[in-house]
This record gives sequence, C-alpha cells and structure tokens, in this order.
Amino acid sequence: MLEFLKKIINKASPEKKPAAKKEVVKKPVKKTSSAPKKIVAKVPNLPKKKKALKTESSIKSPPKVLIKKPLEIKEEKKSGFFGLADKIKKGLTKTREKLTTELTSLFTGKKIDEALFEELETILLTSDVGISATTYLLDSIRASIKKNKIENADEIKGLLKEKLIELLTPIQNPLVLKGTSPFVIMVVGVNGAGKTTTIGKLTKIFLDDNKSVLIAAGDTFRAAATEQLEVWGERNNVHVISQASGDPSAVIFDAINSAKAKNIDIVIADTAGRLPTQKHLIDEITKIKRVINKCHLEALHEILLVLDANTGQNAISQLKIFNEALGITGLALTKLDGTAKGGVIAAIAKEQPTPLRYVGVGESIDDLKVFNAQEYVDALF
Ligand SMILES: Nc1nc2c(ncn2[C@@H]2O[C@H](COP(=O)(O)OP(=O)(O)OP(=O)(O)O)[C@@H](O)[C@H]2O)c(=O)[nH]1
Ligand SMILES: [Mg+2]
Repeated sequence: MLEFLKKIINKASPEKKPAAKKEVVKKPVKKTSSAPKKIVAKVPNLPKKKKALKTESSIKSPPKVLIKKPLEIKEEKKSGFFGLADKIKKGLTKTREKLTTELTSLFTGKKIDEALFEELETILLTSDVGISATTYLLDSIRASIKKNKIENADEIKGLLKEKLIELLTPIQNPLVLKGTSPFVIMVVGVNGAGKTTTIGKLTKIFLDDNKSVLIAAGDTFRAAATEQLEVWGERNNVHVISQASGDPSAVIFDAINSAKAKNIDIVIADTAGRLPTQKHLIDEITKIKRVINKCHLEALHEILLVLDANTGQNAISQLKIFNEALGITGLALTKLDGTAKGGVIAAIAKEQPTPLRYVGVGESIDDLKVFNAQEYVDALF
C-alpha cells in the first residue's frame, strides 16, 4: 500500500515542474492582451488621441501600436465622414424615441378619422413643431390622403416624412465661402446658447476642409470667455486674437487685419451672449456690425445666430429680434441631443425661414454637422 502511494506521489511531482514552465509562457500573453486595451480606451478622446498613442508607443513594444493604428484611423474616418448620418441619429435619439413611440401607437391598426388627426396634432405640437407648421403639415397630409384615396393609417407616417422633408428642404442651405478674403463670420445669440462651443466645432470643420482660421475673442464681457475660446483654439491649433481690456469691435477689427496680413481664409468672431429684450445690448451688437462693415470692404459675410433647441418656440422669437437688428444670414441649432423637441426646426422653416447651416448634436469637437433635410427627417422617426 505504502509503495503504491509513493508511486502516485512520484508520478504527480514531475508534472508540477512543467506546470511552472507554463506560467512563464503565460506572462507575455498577458502583456499583449493588456496593452491594446489601454489604447482602445483612449480612442474616444479624439483631440488627445494622437499624443496618447505616441507615449504609448514609446513605452510598449512597437508591433502592438502598429496593430492598433489602423483602427484609430478608421475611427476618425467614421466620425468625420461616414458616420455623419449615424451622429445625427444618435444626437436625435430623444426626439426619435418620443415620436416613434407615439406615432407607432397612433397609426397601428387605426381608422383614418378626425380623432386620429387630433392626436397627430398633439404629437406634433408637443414636439415643438409649432402651430403654423403643424397646421401646414396636417393640411398637406389630408390633401394627399384625398388625392391618393389612402385608407390605411399606416401610410400616414410615410406621408408625414415626405411633407416634413418638403418643408425643411428650403432651409437646407450650407454655408458657401465667397467674397473678399478673409471670410468673416460673426457668431451671435443669447447667453449660453452654445456660441463659443459652436465656434470650436466650426473651426474643426473648416480646418478639415483645408481652410485656415483665425478666431476673434469678441466676448469681452464675461471674464472667462476668452479662456474658454483659447481652449478651443488650442484644440484646433488655431490662433485666438484677444485684448486685455476690450471693445469687441476693436478685437474683431484687429483679427480681420491680422488675417489679411497673414492670408488667413476665415475669421470667426465670438460675441457676448445677450437677450433679445436687452435693447442696449442689441444696439451694441448692431454697432459692432457697423464697425466691421466699415473696416472690411465687403460687408460681414455671415452673421450666424446660434439657437438652443431646448428653448423651443422661444427660438423663433429670438430669431425674429436678432434678424430685425442684424439681418441674420444663417443659423446653428445646438443641443439637439439634449431635447425631445427637435421639431422646432419645422417651426423655423415655416415661420421664419432662414438658412440652417449647422446642427449641434453634442459637446465634442466633432458634434457639429452641416444640416441636411433628408438626413434629419430620417433620423427623426
Ligand atoms: N449637449 C450639448 N451641449 C452643448 C452643445 N453646444 C453647446 N453645448 C454646451 O452648452 C453650454 C454653453 O455653451 P457655450 O458655448 O459656452 O455657450 P455660449 O453661447 O458661448 O455662452 P455665453 O458666452 O455665456 O453666452 C456648454 O456647457 C456647452 O458644452 C450641443 O450641441 N450639445
Ligand atoms: Mg460664449
């Protein structure tokens, strides 16, 4: 019996040694699997990504970095171009979820009658489409139903999409850079609408299009405004012109002259947030416009009003007052990702049609998109 036990122990012990060897082999395997994980974690942070990869490559072995680099390029391409529709879709999730749920339960298996139209009206109004655009959409849908003898309520969803695209297409009017150089854009809007952030994202759009950009810190009112703009300048590697004590007209004037001297294509001027009801501040911005027009031969090229989508119908009244004071040439509608009221675009198109240049769907540098009616409606429901 003892002999038998000894035999068993002797058989077991030689196996322990190879087991220890196995552990040694495992170590490098662990290393290779952990290193790429670190790189992947840095991918979402685009502005810092390249630096992070360089540091990573100097520490870790080169082959691992080489494997991950193509992935990084794919990521950039995806969000920069191919992922455009996806970004809008993601940004409009809240509005889409509301509309999809409500419209699906409205149309599924229902009769086309007045009650259905009343419910549809409520859905549109609560999505901030506004009375005027809602009436227009319902009338067009009614006319199409009559003309095409539609009996199935399910088909109304398609009609609504079609009519919305028709309504929004006239305000799809992307910014075209023309006229004297530099092309000057003044960004205006109420406090906190997203002006400075939009300037940061817009700069990235222009740089991607191989244009050179200079930013003018024309918000001389708020203490931290210049610093905030400088952060965006650094992210884009673009110069920000500012003055310690300041008259916004002087800062913008300076920036235009500097851009002329350096052959820079575009000047984007930030301005302080102001409420349309603050008459003296509206007067001040009209003065800024006059001064820029005097110093720059061909009038200011673009006066871009930034509107926060969360403000709903209030956005229309802001647009009206800023337009009367300044002559708004284009709009950027921000924070669509934070609201279920993306229908406000339809209200703008119906009540105060103005070229909608850009839509903001997040706080990151790549979260500003050129507005496209079809893409927008496709993302809605
Ligand atoms: N979610 C989301 N947040 C945004 C968007 N655009 C801007 N923001 C945020 O809105 C806040 C205000 O943005 P700013 O760019 O400082 O607004 P502003 O109009 O320059 O503000 P003032 O200079 O104070 O008038 C910031 O926290 C931004 O990150 C957007 O499209 N989506
Ligand atoms: Mg600002």
